[in-house]
Amino acid sequence: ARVEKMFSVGGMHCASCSSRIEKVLSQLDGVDSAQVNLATEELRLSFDPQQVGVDEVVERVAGLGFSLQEQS
Ligand code: 9UX
Repeated sequence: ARVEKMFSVGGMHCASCSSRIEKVLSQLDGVDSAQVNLATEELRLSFDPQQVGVDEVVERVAGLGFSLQEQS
């Protein structure tokens, strides 16, 4: 089943930052779409939690130098 979650993104300073995050996440198996809004510092992620976990997503983005926090 597909789910959609919103995350707060820390550490972005330009549009290339948001593009990098979108590119890396969209290449992960199980991710349907990753849309980053630079202005609001938010990520909207649509994914299949049976194929990819939030922990893996957070780790990948941390590897790029950005932090993610799942919104409630
Ligand atoms: Mo822009 Mo982001 O020069 O890591 S790519 S600040």
